[in-house]
Amino acid sequence: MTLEPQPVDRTLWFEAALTPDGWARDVRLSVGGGRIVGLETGAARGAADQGGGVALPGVANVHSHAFQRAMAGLTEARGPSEDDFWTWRELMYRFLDRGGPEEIEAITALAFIEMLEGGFTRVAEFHYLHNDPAGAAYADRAEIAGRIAAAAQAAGIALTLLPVFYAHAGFGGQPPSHGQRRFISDLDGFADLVSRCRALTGDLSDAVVGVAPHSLRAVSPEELAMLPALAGDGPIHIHVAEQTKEVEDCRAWSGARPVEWLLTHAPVDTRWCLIHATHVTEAEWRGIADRGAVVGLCPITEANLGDGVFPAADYLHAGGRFGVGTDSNVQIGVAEELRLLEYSQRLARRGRAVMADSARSTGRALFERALAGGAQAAGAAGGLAVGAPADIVVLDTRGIAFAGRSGDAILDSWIFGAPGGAVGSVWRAGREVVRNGRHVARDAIEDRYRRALATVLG
Ligand code: NGQ
Ligand code: ZN
Repeated sequence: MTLEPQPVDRTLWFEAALTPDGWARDVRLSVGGGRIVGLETGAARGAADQGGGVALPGVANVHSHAFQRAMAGLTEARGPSEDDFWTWRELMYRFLDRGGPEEIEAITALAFIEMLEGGFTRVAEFHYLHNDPAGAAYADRAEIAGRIAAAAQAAGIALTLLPVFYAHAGFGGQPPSHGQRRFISDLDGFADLVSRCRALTGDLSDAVVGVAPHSLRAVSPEELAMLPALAGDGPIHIHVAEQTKEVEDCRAWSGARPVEWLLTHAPVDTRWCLIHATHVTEAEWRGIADRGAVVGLCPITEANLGDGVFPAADYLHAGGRFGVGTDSNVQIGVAEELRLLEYSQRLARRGRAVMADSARSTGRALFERALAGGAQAAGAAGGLAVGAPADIVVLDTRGIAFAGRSGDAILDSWIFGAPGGAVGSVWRAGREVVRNGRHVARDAIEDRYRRALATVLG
């Protein structure tokens, strides 16, 4: 099928490709204006065709705080008391004592190129760093949002920008703490920030803007009620029920558990993405599935922070939707997130292949569900199909992990059996941004990142 009269900028040929209709062999994709304009199967490779390997659709990363990339490996020592999520959060707040727009942009750009190298072609950036290190508003309240957009532009990743509303330290409208001074805004200022985000992403191809109430801890019920209207057609993301202390505090405040409270009091539907939702009862996860909302699972961060395990297998087999996010960015990659998601379920259930279904292997089911849930939660459809953006992740199947593999075994071998670096190239909006496993601008972005870290770490 070919869309005419789109001019074709280039043609890419792959030994196999995962399309919405399943695996296709000997596939030629024609790319024009950043989109897929033609798709032929059973095609012989032509002399002008670029590509090679196996083509997968790029996946959306549904949850990132890009600046936290720079803390990876700096929070693994034990403190005087027991370490947990809350002590980690104190370290994260202290990390924000320094770091202005230049440093945040540099760190964000590094995280974004690593996402592309790991198979993510879009990022939903859950952005709450609105104020300067002293807690004062920048002259332009969208200063840092603009830096995130600039980093996305430099990396070439598609951006779903989620400005975050944050006002309180805990349930019941507690005043924010000193550590939270960079996050705070009032509702009028926030509405202005959201429109500025729309304006400043106007030049980015395929950008989406949504809104993110940070959590039920940081947003009062009255404030939460005002926020969906600001999202327009964009997605609405919220952190919920990540830690057992949050569940206890929510019950003490309202008598209800966090997800239970949210499903009762907020218009949760397909526009919503519930980040983590780790601690849920069966009634709660069934409620999320019934509303058609996406759960944003961040398996590596949830393991790193000691959050707990979401009942993903039960939820998924009941029709629940999920996407994956890299959250704290301690390690970045589609295969790594999906592998840990499956392994956490196997360890908890003492079973194997728990996320597979009757038609698809574990890797295929994980990948396609994360693709669909990611597209929904990030507000942008994907897939290797005519009319879609040319966002293509190419596995280098010359690697030994792929010897003798075809069909679903390619995904299973990538997720469970391949060393890092199996992603050979990545095309985003028809442009090759990763080549031979390395982002084309990595050297310059690394130099800028090293200078930024010298400032931030002093
Ligand atoms: C965040 N991260 O917003 O970066 C949070 C920590 C909070 C995770 N929840 C802050 N993983 O939840 O209060
Ligand atoms: Zn988060």
